[in-house]
This record gives sequence, C-alpha cells and structure tokens, in this order.
Amino acid sequence: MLTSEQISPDKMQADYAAGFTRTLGRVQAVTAEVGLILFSCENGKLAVSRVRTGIIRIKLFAGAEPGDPIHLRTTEAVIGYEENPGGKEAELQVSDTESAYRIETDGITVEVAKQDSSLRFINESGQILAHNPLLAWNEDKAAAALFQATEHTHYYGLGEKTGFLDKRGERYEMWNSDNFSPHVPEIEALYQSIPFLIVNEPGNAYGIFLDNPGRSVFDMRGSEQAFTIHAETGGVDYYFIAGPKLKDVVGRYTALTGRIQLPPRWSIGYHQSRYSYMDQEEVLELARTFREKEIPCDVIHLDIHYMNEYRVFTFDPVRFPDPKAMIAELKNLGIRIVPIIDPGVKFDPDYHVYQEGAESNYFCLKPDGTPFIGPVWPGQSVFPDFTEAKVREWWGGLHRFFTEMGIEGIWNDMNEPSVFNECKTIEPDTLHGNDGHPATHQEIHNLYGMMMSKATAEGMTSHLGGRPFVLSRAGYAGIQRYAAVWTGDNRSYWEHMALAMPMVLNLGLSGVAFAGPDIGGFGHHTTGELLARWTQMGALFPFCRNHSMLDTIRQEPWSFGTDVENICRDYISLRYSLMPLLYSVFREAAETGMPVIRPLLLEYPDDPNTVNLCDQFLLGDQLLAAPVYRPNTYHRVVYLPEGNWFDYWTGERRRGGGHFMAHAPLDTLPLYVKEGAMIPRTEPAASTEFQRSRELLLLDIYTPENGASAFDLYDDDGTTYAFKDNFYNLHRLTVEEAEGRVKFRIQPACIGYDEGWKRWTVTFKHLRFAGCRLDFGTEVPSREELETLAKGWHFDRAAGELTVVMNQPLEDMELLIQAL
Ligand code: MIG
Repeated sequence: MLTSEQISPDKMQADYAAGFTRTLGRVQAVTAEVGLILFSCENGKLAVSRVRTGIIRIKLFAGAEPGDPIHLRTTEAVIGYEENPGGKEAELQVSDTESAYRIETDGITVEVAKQDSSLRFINESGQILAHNPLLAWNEDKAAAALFQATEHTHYYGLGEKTGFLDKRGERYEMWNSDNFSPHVPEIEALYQSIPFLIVNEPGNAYGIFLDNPGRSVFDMRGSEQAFTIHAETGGVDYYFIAGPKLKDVVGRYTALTGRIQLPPRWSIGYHQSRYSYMDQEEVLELARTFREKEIPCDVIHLDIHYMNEYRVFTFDPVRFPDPKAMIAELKNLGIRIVPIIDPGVKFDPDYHVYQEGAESNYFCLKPDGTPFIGPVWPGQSVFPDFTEAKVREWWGGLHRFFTEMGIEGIWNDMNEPSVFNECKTIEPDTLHGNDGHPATHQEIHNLYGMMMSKATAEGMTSHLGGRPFVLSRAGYAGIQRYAAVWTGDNRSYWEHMALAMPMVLNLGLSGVAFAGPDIGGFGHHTTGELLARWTQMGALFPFCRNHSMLDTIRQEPWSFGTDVENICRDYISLRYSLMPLLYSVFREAAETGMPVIRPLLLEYPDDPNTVNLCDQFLLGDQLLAAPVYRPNTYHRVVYLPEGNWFDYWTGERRRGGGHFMAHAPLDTLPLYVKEGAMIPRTEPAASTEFQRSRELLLLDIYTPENGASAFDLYDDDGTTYAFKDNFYNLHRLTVEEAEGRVKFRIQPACIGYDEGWKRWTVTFKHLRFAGCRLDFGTEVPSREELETLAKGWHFDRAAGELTVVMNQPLEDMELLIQAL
C-alpha cells in the first residue's frame, strides 16, 4: 500500500529529464542504394526505404559517422517487407527542391528537409499526411521522434492498454509487465507491448509502428500539438503506414506484421478455467456438470497445479494419474484440454527438461557465461532463450509430450517473462543469442513472450499436422500470428468488465483479432449479477473464457443459482448458434486483418459520435452489442449509427443516427442487427464438435429497404490446413432491394468441403410485402411443412417473413422475390 509519504515534497521531481538535445542537423549527402535512400547528415544518418505500397520505413542512425555500418535488420515482428532487390519497385529515386529532397513511391512521397533532416509524408494530391519535425537523442543514445498533432488528432491502437478507446491525453510505456495490481488508468505497461499507434485526423488516418522491442514510451499527453515516441535502447526505427482510412491502416499494419491464423473451430467455443482444477476427477466432474446442465463448452484449461511441482511438461502423478484416459473421456464429451506452460524451467539436475537445456546451452546466460537463474513457481528456474531457432525447435519438440496424449492447445503464461526478483523479469544484462545477432535482455525484452509462443505454435503445428490453439499472456507486434491473447489478471470489478471493451477493441486495431478478458474477472470475488452481465458481453468476444483465481468465490456458470445459470447458458448458447457467423468473421480477420469485434469507429469513421465510443461494439460489421456494465442497472443509452437497425430479440426496427434508451433486464443483452445484415446461424449444441451433425444452416436476412449488402459465408473442417488447398466452402451472398423486388444471389466461390452446411433455411425478415411471388420449388401454406421439402418456400404475411429451404447451393443461383 502506498501512503501520502509517497508524495512528500522531497520525492516529487520531474520523472523524465531525458535531454534529447542532439539532432541530425543538415543533410550533407544523399546516396541511393537498392530499395533505400541514405541521408548522411551533420550528426548521423537517416535511412528511408519503401517496404510495400503505403508503408515507408525510417531508421535513424544517431551519431553515425561516415563509414559506420548501416544495417536494416528488422525484428521478428516484420514479415511484410517486399524484398525486391534490383526489382523496379525497390529502386527509389530522389529529386530535390530548394528546401528538401523528395522520394516518390507509389502513393506516398517522403520529403526530407535539407536544413534539419525533418520528415514529411505527402500524398498524391500534395496533402501532408504526417510531419515528423524532430528526431533526437541524448547522451545515452535514448532516442525520440516527435510528430505534429492538432486539436483534432485522436489516437488508437497501442495494443493492450488501460483507459478508453481514444488515447488522446494519455501516455503509455512498452515493457511487458506482469502487473497484478488492479489495472487502472495510471498503469502504463501491461503484459503485451505493441508499439503501433494509429493517428486519426479529419479525412486522414495513418499509423506509426516503432519496431523496437526494448522499453519505449508513447506520449500523447505532453502536448496538444505533438505526440512523441521515446526509445530507451535500440533507437528509432519506425514505419509510416498510410491510410487514408482507418481500415487501410489496420490492413497495411497487418500486412506488415502478419494476421491471425484461422484458429481451430473448437477454440472459438466456450472455455472454462480456474486456478486451478486440482485433479483429474475434478476436471471430469466439471465436464460432466456442463453436459448435465446443457451448457455448451469446448475447452477446459489446466492451470499450474496439474504439473509435478511446477515442472513444465509433466503431470503430477497423484493428482493426474492417467491424463490420457481423462483426455479420452473428455473427448467423448466434446471437450478439449488446454494445459498451461510457463517459460521457467525448474533448476533441478534430475529433471530431463533442465538436463537437456543445460547440456545444449539453451538457457539465457549472464555476461559471465553462467545461466540466469530466477525464482518463479518451481523455485529457482532457468529460462530458455527463445530468440534462438535451435532453442525454439527444442521447445517445440517438447510439446510432443502433449500432442501424443491428444492435446491440441497450449496456454503460455508468465512469458513477459515474469520473475519474482527485484527487476521482475530476466536481468537486463542477460544475453540472448537472437539468431546470430546477440542482444541484451534490456534491448529485446518485449520479444521474449512472442518467441515462446512462436516456438509453441510451430512445434504444435508440426506434431498435430493441423491447427493448434495457443494462448499467450505476453506479446509484441506480430503475436497474432502465433497465439490468441487474454488480457491477464483483471479483477471481478464492474470497472474491469467495462475496461475489457476498449482494451480488446484496441488490441483488435493492433492486429490481435483473437483476444478476450477473463470472463467474470480473475482476482477478487465475482457476484452472480456481474457474472451474468460479463458472460453476456463475453459471449460475443473473440476469445471467450471464464477464469478465476485461487481462493476466490467459485465462478462456474452455475455458481449463483438458476437465474444466473440460465442467463449464462442462454448467452453461451447464443455464441454457439452464431458459430457460422463467428467462423466467417474469423476467416475475414485471417484474410484481411480486420478485427473480429470492432469499435464503431472502424465502420463509421466519419461519425463524430464514434470517436471514443467503447461501451458498445460491433461483431464483424453486422451485429452491435451494447452490454450493461453496472450493477442494478436495467436501462442504458445505446448509440446506433446511420441506417436502420433491428432489435435482435424483438425484431423491432429502429432508425439509426442517434441515441436511445434501451431496456435491459438482467437476462437481456441489448443487441442490434444492421439492416441488410445476413446472419448465418445454426442450432446450439454442447460442443462445436457435435454441432455439425445436423448440417443445418439458418440464414437470417435483414432485408434492406432500397439498398444492397454482401456477406461471405465461410466453412471448412475446422481443424486441418486442408483449406489451404481449397478444401473449404465460400459462398458470396448478396442481397438487393428496390421497388418491391428483392434479388438474393448466392455465388459459391469455392466448394471444396464436403461436410458443409447441407441444408439451408433462408429467412427474409422484415419484408414489407402483402404477398410475394417466387419461382423456386413449391410454395407451402405453413412454415412447418417446409421441413419436409428439399426446395420450397412459405410466406408468413403477418410476420412479413419469407422462408426458403434449399440444399446447399453448389452453383451460382439467384432468387427473385416480387411483391404481390
Ligand atoms: O501469478 O498460473 O495470469 O491466469 O491463473 C499467477 C496461475 C500466475 C497468472 C495468470 C493467471 C493464472 C496464474 N498465473
């Protein structure tokens, strides 16, 4: 606990007197090299290169002298470099004006001022997109970049941070930290560090990605006219990412650092966890309870107590005497196990993982050549150097222990890494091999967790021959390629439920589309009401796991009586019924980098009401959820953007473009569907594993009025990589309404998966027709009679609903619906 002593006058001082007084000065010479223009300035050098369309890399060589080497190695974050040595596009041309050198690339022109080496990024119509007037450094070679801002500048991204959606007026630090203190606005660093800032100005969005895995600071607080980025070590190496739209920035950033892999379908189901389910019998009992209570569940997590004295890659022989049998029994119930793995390896000469690692020199070493040893759960532990390919391969190989038992998912915790010592992590002078480019821990701290997840994902993939699920607490830019992310040790506070929205939305804008908080809260004691509300919200989050801490009140869905249990069941079931939608949205994320859940801002960037709107969110671009996140609260204000919307539960139509008061009794999550939406559903089931047996697709079309819309419905086997060889189904759906005629078109862009949704029931909702005509199979007088038909339709005049049944279309087809 801190007391007022903390703020005694003697202790207060400016915390940051960095003395960034050294700058590049005048440009003295310019040379063009392949894909790169090098500016030699009075006090250093500056390299400008084109990475790919819309992305320019700027690297500062502070204090570099003529003849000093110029290296442009990137970290593991960057995979989107269009290396094209000698190719046309790579060749950059410099021209010059009186005051500046100009480098024209496709779409962006970079200007470097002759006088002071300052930078401007300019678009084709001459508009200045970003202005970087200052690159500076201090004695210790800490470096800073300052960019101009205005009162209209708003900020997003930055990964996993506290606070609201818009980061204007905030300051954050990038240093992966296991911070168990409650996550409040003044906590500037958490488990993930994604040094990617999205800058949004009227008519122009751009991104700055600082590729530096050491400690850095993003300061949007110090000034209204500028934002600054400081890097403690490693210097300034940034990527300017052009818009002009937010979606362009997110798309380009994820082209640069990668996109999520399409996850196994089961991992999109509901996960249940607890620190810890203590033994095999408890796990089985838990699984049986889910089935008895008919609450869908695909995954149970095993926290640290499953291990033998916290030794990774072991099971405790007493608590878990027969994990194989347990896994087999769970499999019959449609449940998979995801065990936790921490990076710390118990310092124990009799333990095979320690022995192998020590013999091959796989652990991080201190400058004196002895291993860095620090305390974590197993006591004194050593830490694999995941920056080395050979270590990753070894670590990945260790996972055979799990895959041979039928385990397909791994949970990486404590991988900041967290160490119970003074500096809370691996000591800064510890060395990493870094695949031939040695670095200190200080320099690459933020990479450690991601490299562990990379090792895990690659190992699991190769043993399974299919898609693994990896969950990681720590990460750096690019973590999305290897793992889903949960937001660490939150608490069972209403405030933390509310916080999860902006945090996960900004993670999504930062490339991490597959993320979520511990539902119900990890620390502290949840209540039935909080669990009910949080489950409603979490059911529509990309990652959906209920997890809670040792010694807190039990938090399984049935822990608070039948009312709360029913609410949890209903909303988890809602998630399962929306599985075809969720899976299609995940596929979109994997293809385009667009997040699974989105701030309204992303879809409605010109709407001033969306600037900092983060107590509601969109799933894909069709569903809008507005959770209740305060106790004893049964009403809330909902903002619906332009267009028409429908209440998901009642079908009531609402005009958008304004706020209204929604009524939300405890069993109701305010949920709205955009006009024109096409929502593919199916029947809920106990597990995604069982959901396929009826092969039934329910497609609800919220028929647009005088408009058109489109949706891509995606499906595949859910576990393998066969989709990469076109073993998937992709149906492009378009619907269009004009003057009492609805045209609905289905284009099978790919039919490669045999077990797809075989029978489709398509419902056109909200038709304002008195009757309709349709040339498609048989018309029947009741909805029930459709069940027996292979092809036919029924129009329910009272409801204004047309239902059409068909077999999964294998050829292009069009329905023309005419009003009568
Ligand atoms: O210091 O493995 O965030 O989810 O239950 C606690 C025990 C270590 C922290 C994780 C939490 C997990 C817990 N771990």
